[in-house]
Amino acid sequence: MKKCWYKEGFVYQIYPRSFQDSNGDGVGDIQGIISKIPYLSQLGVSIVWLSPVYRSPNDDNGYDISDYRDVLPEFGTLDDLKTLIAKLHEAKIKLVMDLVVNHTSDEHEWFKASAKNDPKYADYYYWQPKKGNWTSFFGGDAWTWNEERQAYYLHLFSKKQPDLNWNNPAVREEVKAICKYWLDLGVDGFRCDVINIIAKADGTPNGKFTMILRGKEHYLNNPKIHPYLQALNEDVLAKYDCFTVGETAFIDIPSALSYMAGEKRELDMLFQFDHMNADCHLVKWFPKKFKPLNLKKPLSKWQNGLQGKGWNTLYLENHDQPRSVSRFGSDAYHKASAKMLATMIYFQQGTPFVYQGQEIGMKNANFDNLADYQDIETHNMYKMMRKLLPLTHHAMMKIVKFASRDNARTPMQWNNSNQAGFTSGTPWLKVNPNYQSINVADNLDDQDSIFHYYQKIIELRKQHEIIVYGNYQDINFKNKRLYAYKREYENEQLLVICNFSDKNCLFNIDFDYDNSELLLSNYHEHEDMNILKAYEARVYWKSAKTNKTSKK
Ligand code: ISL
Ligand code: CA
Repeated sequence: MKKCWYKEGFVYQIYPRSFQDSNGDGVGDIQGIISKIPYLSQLGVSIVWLSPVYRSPNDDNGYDISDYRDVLPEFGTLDDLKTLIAKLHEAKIKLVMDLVVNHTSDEHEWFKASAKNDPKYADYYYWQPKKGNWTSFFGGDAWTWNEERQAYYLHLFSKKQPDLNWNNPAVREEVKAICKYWLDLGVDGFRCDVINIIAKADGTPNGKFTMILRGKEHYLNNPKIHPYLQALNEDVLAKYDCFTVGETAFIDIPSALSYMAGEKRELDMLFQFDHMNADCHLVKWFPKKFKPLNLKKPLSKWQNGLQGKGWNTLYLENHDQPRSVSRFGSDAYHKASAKMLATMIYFQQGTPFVYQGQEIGMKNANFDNLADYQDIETHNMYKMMRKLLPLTHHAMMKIVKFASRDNARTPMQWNNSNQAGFTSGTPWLKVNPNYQSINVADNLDDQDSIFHYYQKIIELRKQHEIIVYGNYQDINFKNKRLYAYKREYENEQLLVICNFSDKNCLFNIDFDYDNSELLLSNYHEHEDMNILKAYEARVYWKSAKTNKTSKK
């Protein structure tokens, strides 16, 4: 297995709108991020993934880009961004930018020219005289009429996010030039937004009937994508010391390997979503009761499936997902369960990603009023599910509270002062009222906090290659409350045991405890070695040295 920095790193995702506001307008910004670099260093992360800061009319909070080479004035200037890159690098932190090239904004110059039928841009997007039947990720039709061009255009997300026609070589050259532009400015890689849907079948034929994403058989992992990504690599990315992580919706292991294990380089790693369905049917808008086994099954499937062939990403949260402690942890055991979840995920094989606020155990927004939610997907799904199913307002609000992307987007909780220290003005999205008890300042003061536990995990990953590169093996897989696995690497062994319940849990796992060290645990006292307390997690480490002595 090839060793490299992006496998050994720990990534921190910043959602710029909600991280830190520096000028009181209620919107987080680049200067705000710069002011928090010491915080990132203290946590110990080595890579930042920055969600989009490009020019955008903000229909989808920056995932609708109108200029790929400039910064949205709300966030600052291009000079601010250059300063951010330089200061992160001074602090030995790399920067990965979001590359959103499945679609642009409808306010991008390309789309405006395309709508006018300007010959240079006419084929930059998908146009057709008749309405197709594909449906959008955000609910509703994916084809919308354009008056100017007198044709329908494709948008797999909002109406203001027209899909780029990747089958047009000129579009692919534009994307190469954008990547080159940012790499020359010093960025260290890209998180490639919905990358496995960029190639569409010729003629964008109508899709067969399904409830979710009609038309998807014509673009999910379409084989044409492989030469496109290979060329992007060969012509641009491979010339820099950078990496890519693809966001790949609805992906299985064989398709994942088709991007990672071929002869030519395509994606270095990718985000799969199977474990995000541990508490829902197919998509989070159809909730079901969380069962630990439904988290364990997909995670272990991916660990085993990519072992030696590809490379995993390890994550529980991002800007599109509800908070993990609210989904898989416990309110009553907030601290213990947040730490247990971190142990469970970050001792697996792959590159870890932590989403802002996760390291202090931030929870779901839980707003009662629909008007307090800002997210376009939330409002679209609310309308659609009320109309089609149909659900009552009350029933729908329960689902919104569970599934809304704004659960992850409430402002970062820095301290217990007004607006949690996020802004001196009025925040663009309400602060979670629990900031009095969940915030960074308190976490930093408390040696036993979730923050300090994350800090320890990050430090341990730097010290022990086994955590990064070791093989993965499930233990007691069928146990419904326990998630346990072993890692092995060059004569060393790790044992990770996590209790997913609020009850004591007896475990009986064969391991050389006598010659091992308890590397980490979220409980200080262990009266009975064989019993895990509520949401307890333990990591045992048997070093190569003790291994040799015990063999004598
Ligand atoms: O967020 C989702 C469900 O709530 C996903 O379906 C999500 O839309 C999908 O994973 C694609 O996400 C990415 O592209 C979108 C953007 O809105 C998301 O924020 C981004 O992560 C369109 O660019
Ligand atoms: Ca601001």
